[in-house]
Amino acid sequence: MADTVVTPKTKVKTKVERPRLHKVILINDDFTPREFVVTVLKAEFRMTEDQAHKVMITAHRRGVCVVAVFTKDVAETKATRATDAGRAKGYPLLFTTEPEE
Ligand code: TYC
Repeated sequence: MADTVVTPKTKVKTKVERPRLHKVILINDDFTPREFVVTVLKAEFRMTEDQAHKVMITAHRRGVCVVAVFTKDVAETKATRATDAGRAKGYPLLFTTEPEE
């Protein structure tokens, strides 16, 4: 029995999955000036004036607009920074995050 070869019955299969991406969502409010929302979008999300204006007006009309998707950490950091930029001026501007389906 000293030379018995034992073959393992279970195989270990390593599965690599991409990290789930998270959406940054812009929420409309009645107080933050439109141009300030555009300025924050340009600064924090590297958008052009045109892109930023489209996102701002979509949130203004529909209540919310997806700004962009990032890894969880980056999405949360950007949402916090953008929300803080509004708060620093006394505006209720709000960016939230949620995982993509
Ligand atoms: N609704 C704001 C206004 O009329 C502008 C605005 C747009 C504010 C989008 C927030 O996410 C927002 N001044």
